[in-house]
Amino acid sequence: MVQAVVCIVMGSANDWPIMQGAADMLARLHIPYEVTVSSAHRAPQRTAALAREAAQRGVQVIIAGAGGAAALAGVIAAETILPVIGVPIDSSSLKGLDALLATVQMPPGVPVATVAIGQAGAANAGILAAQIVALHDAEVAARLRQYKAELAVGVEHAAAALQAQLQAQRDDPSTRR
Ligand code: C2R
Repeated sequence: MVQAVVCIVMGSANDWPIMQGAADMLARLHIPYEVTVSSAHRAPQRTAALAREAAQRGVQVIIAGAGGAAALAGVIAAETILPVIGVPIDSSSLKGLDALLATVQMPPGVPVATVAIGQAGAANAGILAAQIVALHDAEVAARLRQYKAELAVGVEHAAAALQAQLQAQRDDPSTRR
């Protein structure tokens, strides 16, 4: 079995549809990862053990996703010197604003690199974890450069498609004013 380099942990299995975005990005960049559920509120001992043991197992970055009164990322960050990326999940009636504030507003001394709420944040957490790994892994760095180049090509295509659509409207007499 390949050793996980990134650990994805979430406060509930119900967070998986969002957190899968982080896993997909890591898979795309060929970074081995593991996924688990833990909760600082519901299972504090399991959460502390997971955070303390991660580095010994070879994990280099932890991604923690949680919704509501999200203590998870912060509690993990308190127990390890590994970089911790927090993903606020929009699972509560406050639509993730609660989780965003709980995750980002850490006291000085215990940082959590907090990304956007929900799906965009989960995908960005995967990319950010890869960027940390890429500092000492040239193959991951090359894949990240390729990914960025693909993003830029996507924008070129979108701009060209929009121009073609606008030109077609201008050339169509039925839409002319
Ligand atoms: P359930 O759907 O399991 O009731 O969980 C989870 O991340 C989830 O979004 C509801 C929400 O509670 C969050 N949760 C936390 C923590 N544990 C669970 N924020 C924690 O320890 O921070």
